[in-house]
Amino acid sequence: MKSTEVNFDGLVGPTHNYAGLSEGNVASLNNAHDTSSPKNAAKQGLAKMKALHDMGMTQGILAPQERPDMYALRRLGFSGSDADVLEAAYKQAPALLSACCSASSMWTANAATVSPSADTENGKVHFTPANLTNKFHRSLEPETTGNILKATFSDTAHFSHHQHLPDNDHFGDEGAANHTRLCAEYGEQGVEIFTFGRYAFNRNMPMPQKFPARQTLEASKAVARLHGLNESQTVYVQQNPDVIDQGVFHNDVIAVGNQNVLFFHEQAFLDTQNFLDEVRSKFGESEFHAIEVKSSQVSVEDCVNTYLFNTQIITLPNGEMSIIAPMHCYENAAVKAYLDELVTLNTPIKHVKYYDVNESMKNGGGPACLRLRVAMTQQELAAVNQHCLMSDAKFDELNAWVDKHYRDQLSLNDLRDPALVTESRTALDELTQILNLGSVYQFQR
Ligand code: SUG
Repeated sequence: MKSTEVNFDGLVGPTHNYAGLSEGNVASLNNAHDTSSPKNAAKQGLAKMKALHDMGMTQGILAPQERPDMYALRRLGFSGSDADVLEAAYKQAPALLSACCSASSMWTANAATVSPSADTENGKVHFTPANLTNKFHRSLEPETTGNILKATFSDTAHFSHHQHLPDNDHFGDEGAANHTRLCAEYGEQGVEIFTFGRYAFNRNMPMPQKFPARQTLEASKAVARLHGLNESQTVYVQQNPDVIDQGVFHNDVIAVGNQNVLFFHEQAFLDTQNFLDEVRSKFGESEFHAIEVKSSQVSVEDCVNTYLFNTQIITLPNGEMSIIAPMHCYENAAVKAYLDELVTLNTPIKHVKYYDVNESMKNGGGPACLRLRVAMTQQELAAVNQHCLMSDAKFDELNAWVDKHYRDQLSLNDLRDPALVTESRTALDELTQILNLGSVYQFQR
């Protein structure tokens, strides 16, 4: 049956800001406390979605979360009116205020792990929201993520939704950022690759020394069990701890796959040879392309600075593949030269297109971070909430919505402004009507 892979990009929320919240994420720390532009950020994201739509791709939209998270601040002991809560948090614990205002749900590669129906025992598409336990600001996301996913993929005849894994570091789960699916065609059974950073219950195994490994093997295995994946089509591989210590906080900063292509840096994995042998044997007879970039071609530092591997590899309607890259790749001579050559080689990747997603990049989120991939049959696609799919009219409607509700600039000092709570809720309330989501936010319930 014909299947399509749909990218569901996260809409950037009205509180997008730079708070330096992510230890191990070089860009987040380097840009801490800069003034952000929520309006530009949202528009850059919409422009990327529209560009893929214009290429003939089916493009989805995932709603952002409610921020500031007043419920989290109250749970942490701040009380009184919203203005009192924000002012007290700003004075007593500014880091908590920043965390509760983060628009980090925009990086929907971390929203969930998704297994297409061709891979699962019950023949449905499975979703497990990521618990994101490693960072406090991100750990606030999974419940609302689950609500948004259920409102977007509501038909229980086709879609199975699981609760996020236990909220504990042992089951640290970062969703699709540490998960890649390879397949001959999207509708055929594929090989699901889970990349983990450490073992939760065995401290004698390799692990990074400087920065945290966010994903555990135990979390990956739990997700595979929940989704009813076949062991013979599943691969677990450990990230190289040394590259985590160099700023590769998610595997999608150093590797990306699409259909029969795995594009990765030679330092991405521990024991690359065994890993590739296992992938090849599970992939089967079809042609498979392992595109390995050597350190002599592009250094790990350049990967982290340009997000060469946080590019999207998409299959265009004519069957050729294109890389969707951030402008940072265009501006770095070594990376640009590498990509110029890549499209001339004997691989399915024939095009590279560059987009400005700088507002997201400054927080360590490239094009691939901004999207959650969902491969679906035509029947499943017809069962998706159609209001969440990009069209020319939807693009105009969402841009007008951003113009109406988003600020041009936001500094950390602005986060204590109680007007931001009202602005954000008004915007999201209107968005739930545009995307026909029903009441997914706590303030609506
Ligand atoms: O979790 N940055 C996000 C970036 C996520 C990128 N996603 C993928 N690689 N798939 C993170 O580190 C920074 C927020 C701040 O510092 O204000 C942040 O959360």
